[in-house]
Amino acid sequence: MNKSDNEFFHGKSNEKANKIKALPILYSLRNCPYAMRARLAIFKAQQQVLLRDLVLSNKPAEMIAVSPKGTVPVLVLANGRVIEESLEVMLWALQETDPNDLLDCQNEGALSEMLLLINEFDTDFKSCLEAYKCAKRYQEDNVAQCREVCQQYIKRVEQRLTEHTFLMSDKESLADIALIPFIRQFARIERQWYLQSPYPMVRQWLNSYLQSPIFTKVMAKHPLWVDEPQDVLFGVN
Ligand SMILES: N[C@@H](CCC(=O)N[C@@H](CS)C(=O)NCC(=O)O)C(=O)O
Repeated sequence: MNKSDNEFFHGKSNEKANKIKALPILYSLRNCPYAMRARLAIFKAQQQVLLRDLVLSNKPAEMIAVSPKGTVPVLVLANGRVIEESLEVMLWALQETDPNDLLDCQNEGALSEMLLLINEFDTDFKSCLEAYKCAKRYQEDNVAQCREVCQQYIKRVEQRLTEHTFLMSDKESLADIALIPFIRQFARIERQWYLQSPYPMVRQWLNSYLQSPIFTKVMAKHPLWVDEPQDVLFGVN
């Protein structure tokens, strides 16, 4: 993204302004793991969207009007289609363009294995993660037990990363960017414990994402759209 594209789109030429107006709108929340993975996929797909950052305590009426369930991310396409699930947003972006072949699985079986893994982490691991977070905050007695449950999943990630560089193979895939925000959450709950935990491959894999320029861009802070209703160009042009 060049400097001029990174600014708000006021004062652009008509042609450019029209092009920008036709971009999808992404309602997002900076620290939400679901929104994070949607933004990661949009970047990896080299797509561009108009980003509207929000806080959950003040959701824009414009978003609720198109997506009453009120969760982020929400992507609104120029043709009016509304995509309300983060995985669907990722798939939309990568089906548009996939320069890194993140959806390219060797065969149908590998694709379903990948989607199954993502689904398992989105449901089972996510609920263990919530229990672990809650225990850390409110029930210190339960922390070790909740951490142990999460570790069943982390062990499997470690095992995969021992066998190959990324989750599915030596090539990065949708699974890596779908899971990374949740593993990041796990790593932040008990930082000191995590740093000494027997998961060196997980640490290496997570660090390589957290330290990548793309992650810095995905996590950049923008003014909240409700305070300042100016869309921010997000992604690669
Ligand atoms: N299944 C949804 C989950 C999205 C989700 O739960 N996002 C949270 C923020 S991290 C949210 O918007 N919660 C709404 C609220 O708490 O009001 C997805 O994958 O997009």
